[in-house]
Amino acid sequence: MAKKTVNVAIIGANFMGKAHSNAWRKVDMFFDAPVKPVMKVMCGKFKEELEVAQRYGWQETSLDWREVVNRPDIDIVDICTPNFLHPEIAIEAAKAGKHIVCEKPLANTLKEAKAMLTAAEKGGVKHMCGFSYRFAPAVQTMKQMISKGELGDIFHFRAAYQQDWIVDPDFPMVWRLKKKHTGSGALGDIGAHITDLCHFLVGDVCEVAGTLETFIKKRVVADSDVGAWDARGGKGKKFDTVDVDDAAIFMGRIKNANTLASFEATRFAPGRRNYNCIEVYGSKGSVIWNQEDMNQFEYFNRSDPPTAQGFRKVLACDIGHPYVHAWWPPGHIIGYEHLFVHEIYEFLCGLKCKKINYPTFADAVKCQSVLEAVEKAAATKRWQKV
Ligand code: SOE
Repeated sequence: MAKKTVNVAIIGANFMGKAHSNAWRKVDMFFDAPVKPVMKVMCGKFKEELEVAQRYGWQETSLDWREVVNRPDIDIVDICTPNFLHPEIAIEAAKAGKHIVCEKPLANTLKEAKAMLTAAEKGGVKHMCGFSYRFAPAVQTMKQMISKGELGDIFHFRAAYQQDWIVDPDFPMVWRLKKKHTGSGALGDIGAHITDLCHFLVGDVCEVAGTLETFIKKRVVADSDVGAWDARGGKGKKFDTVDVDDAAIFMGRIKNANTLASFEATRFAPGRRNYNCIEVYGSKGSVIWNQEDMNQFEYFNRSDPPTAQGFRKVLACDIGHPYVHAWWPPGHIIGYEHLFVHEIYEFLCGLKCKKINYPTFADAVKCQSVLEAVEKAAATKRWQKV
């Protein structure tokens, strides 16, 4: 019997638009979700950026997201725009009864994030926030190990998410460096990921202390309204102020546990391209995962005999977790883009099943609460409750 189809509209055609388009296009080829997505329409801000739409697999294009979100034939709205547009689009989509996928961070502020959650719940629609790293096979395996008590009581969660794409002082001003468009800098962009991974793997951060830094405070205005990493130039002599953090360092305590958490989110670590490194240390053992080597993780087991004690590399593809069956035989590794296929697969499953296996807007609000508390802690130089 032919599968029920769901019509998808994506808003945004740049980096995340590309990653999500690939996921909508591949999910039915590799996974047996209960419904099949139809890539109906891609919305963008400029005609030029929509030139990729057909190649990505979208049937139509539009420059009017509001019209598209209210189309009766659209079932799912996938928001891949700069952060400041997330609330308006999500709330409109919820009112129109559309299920919503929204990139992280959910919003620029906790207040906006909460409004998005309220609207989605009021609209009775499903809602997912794109914390894609939860869907890395190694992270899923680490989650299973921690949940089964294989690491024992957790002493430390430690995360460093380091990039270097704006170390060059000639890199121009882009939306991720302007508070009104992005909310915060490294803190909300990549700090959101490691905060969510702490919530996913270990527990909820309940109080924080931290500090923020902006290393390059003025940048040349870009020649065109470009996305992020690929921005170049800015031939003009017009400069603008960077009003968000380039780096955030914060620490936290975990609710109802004696676990300490430490976080570093920086875009000023030359040589670290997308180095999202998670370490969990427990009474029975430890695990370490690094996105730049994402198919494996390191495991130290305290009950190994002394002659065998040491961190061993474990290839995550060989271990049973929800996704490995869909791709290739063990050892045939996967990449960054596959994580988005996993999250879209789980979202489609969630349309039909009660069990939700993905981060919802409620998880994203929890993450946003931590981000806001870190900003307060940095401003007051005092511990803040989340
Ligand atoms: C930029 O830091 C960015 O594109 C993030 O916004 C993504 O969430 C991350 O997956 C890669 O880096």
